[in-house]
Amino acid sequence: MKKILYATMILLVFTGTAFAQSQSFDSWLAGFKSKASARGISQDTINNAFANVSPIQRVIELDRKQPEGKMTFAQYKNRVISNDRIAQGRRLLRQHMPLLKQIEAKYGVAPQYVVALWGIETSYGNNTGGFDIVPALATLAWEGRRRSFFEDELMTALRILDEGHISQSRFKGSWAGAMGQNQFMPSSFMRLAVDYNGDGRKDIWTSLPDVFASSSNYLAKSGWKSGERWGREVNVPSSFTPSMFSKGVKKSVTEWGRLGVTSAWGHLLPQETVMGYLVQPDGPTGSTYLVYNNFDIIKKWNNSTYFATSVGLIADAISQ
Ligand SMILES: [Ca+2]
Repeated sequence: MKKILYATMILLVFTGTAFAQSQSFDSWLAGFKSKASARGISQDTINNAFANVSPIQRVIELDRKQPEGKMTFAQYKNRVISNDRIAQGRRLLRQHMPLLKQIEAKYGVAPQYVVALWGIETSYGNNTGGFDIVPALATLAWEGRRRSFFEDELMTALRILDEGHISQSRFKGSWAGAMGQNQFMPSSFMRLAVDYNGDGRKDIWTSLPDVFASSSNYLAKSGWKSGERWGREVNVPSSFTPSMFSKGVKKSVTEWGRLGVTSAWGHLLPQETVMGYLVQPDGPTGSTYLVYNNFDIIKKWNNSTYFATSVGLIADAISQ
């Protein structure tokens, strides 16, 4: 018994590291192509998608880059919530309001959140990433650090091409495979993208109705509560202990108000039954937020407190 376990361990170590690094790109690609064929991807799509594909050195560099020292939320916020982004967001929110209102009626997500996500992900479609999706994902799958994840995403990317949602030449995104104006990974695209303008294609690259409806559908399917906000900045009494700032400590807005929490400007909180918890992204020296269900839903889009708080703040700022 012990012997078998030991042998299994060696096998795991071997397949987990040595194999991934020793296989040539061409040999990995040949194997992947036959898997794609077996999964029902058409031969034309496979041939076109992988014509002249080779690993992208820049993608490997970006994947191996050590994360920089952690930014504070105050620094992140300054970078992400620029005056320019707010001004542009206000203008675009007004410009697209009729369409956004229609989409809100169907999915229940208020327009300012859809525009805030659009702004933070790609500066309102201006920075969608210039990497070709197929070679970028093929590079990451072959490199092997997260092979099965990226092989699945690549397989789904082929299916997106096969279904004709986008042409090969416009099939672009970030180095890690996030696509279009709202930066969906292929798997999110397959589950949640929407053909809102009814032309038969889910086009999150060039069709704003599809972009807005896809983002709204993502949030709606993740549990968005229609008619609720994300949270708000607050002031808390200095007597609050660190244990009060925890997702496990949820109270109604009314109850937080009774405990002495006020708005960031010192006003009384409204009487509301909506439940929330306190977040201090920079600890006791920074700003404090009372956040609700929809804050957790934004984190399902990107599991980062900095990100979710910034989306909420942008949404508030552009709707004023
Ligand atoms: Ca469409």
